[in-house]
Amino acid sequence: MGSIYKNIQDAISKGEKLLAVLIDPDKFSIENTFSFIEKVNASVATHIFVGGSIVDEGATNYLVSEIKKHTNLPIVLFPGDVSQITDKADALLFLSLLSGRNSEYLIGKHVEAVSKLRNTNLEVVPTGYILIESGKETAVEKVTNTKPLNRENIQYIMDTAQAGQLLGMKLIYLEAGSGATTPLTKNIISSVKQELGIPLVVGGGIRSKVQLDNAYDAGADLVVIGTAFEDDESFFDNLRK
Ligand code: 1GP
Repeated sequence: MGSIYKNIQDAISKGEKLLAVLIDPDKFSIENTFSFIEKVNASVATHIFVGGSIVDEGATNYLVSEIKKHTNLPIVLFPGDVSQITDKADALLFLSLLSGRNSEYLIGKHVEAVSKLRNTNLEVVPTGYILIESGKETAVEKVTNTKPLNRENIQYIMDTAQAGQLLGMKLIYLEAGSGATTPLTKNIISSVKQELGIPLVVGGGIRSKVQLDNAYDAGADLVVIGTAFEDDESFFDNLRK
């Protein structure tokens, strides 16, 4: 496992909390790259994630190259599809949708990705991706044609995360879905964290500093925020270094 994953582990062992700003190439204007990344650099963000459910071919590659010109933060791909893999990034979350039962998103896309990955130096991080229902249908559900896990069935969510760990995954990503009305509860996060030996990523619907701190307090090691910055870049003001 390469350096980005190791840096995440090292940060966790020092009690640090990590924050990824998620940029969806489909929703981002490339002309805004410099000013947006300046704000990211001035904030407590530790990672930039790039990805989206539906992205034009080539858009990720171009966007990542532009972002790289303005930051030293690690750029991690969070792809909705194989077409979003680019060796311009530093690492790739190799996501397996453990909450769904669509074999394409459990293993199919991964086989397709291999020929692309052979020619890159991307650090590949096997990640168990678990979508939990958040009150409205999310883009992930539509694109993958799967159902999220019931947020009341905590034991099943815990078992799913544990199965991912037993399969050798290196991260668990608990997801309420982009733009979720309600973020994941502290109870869900802490229950999953309690049994997990690998880093826990949490995202979806986090729009305030209080919600961010709640996720950290419950045990999230790395929190991902996208929509809140898309909607209002002044959110960065609350997250200055
Ligand atoms: C989405 O978890 C990420 O996959 C971030 O969600 O856009 O709601 O912040 P938001």
